[in-house]
Amino acid sequence: MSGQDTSNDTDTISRSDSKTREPPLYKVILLNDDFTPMDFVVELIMKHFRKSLQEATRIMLNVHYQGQGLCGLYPRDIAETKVFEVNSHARQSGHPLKCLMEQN
Ligand code: TYC
Repeated sequence: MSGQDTSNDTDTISRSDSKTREPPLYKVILLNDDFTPMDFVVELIMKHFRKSLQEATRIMLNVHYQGQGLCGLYPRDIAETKVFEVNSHARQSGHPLKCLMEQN
């Protein structure tokens, strides 16, 4: 054992590590504003983030009182789609609500 070249062990460990590593997740966040109706926000959270009425109400009130709030954690492409669909839904309904994503 001693005196042998162990550099290949390290190569094997790091290659296997990078192969099995999970992709980074992104937070999808809603921002508060003074105009979007609360019931619209609750419906939007239920529809786009598959939350119950109770959970959607909790998230909406968190955004309302804290200025922003977490709706979910997703891989990058799914987070991008959520942000696009939520912002489109709000804009088409005439509300200024904004949604964004952040690397976790
Ligand atoms: N602050 C809004 C109101 O008082 C409600 C609201 C909640 C708006 C969450 C946006 O992301 C939002 N009607």
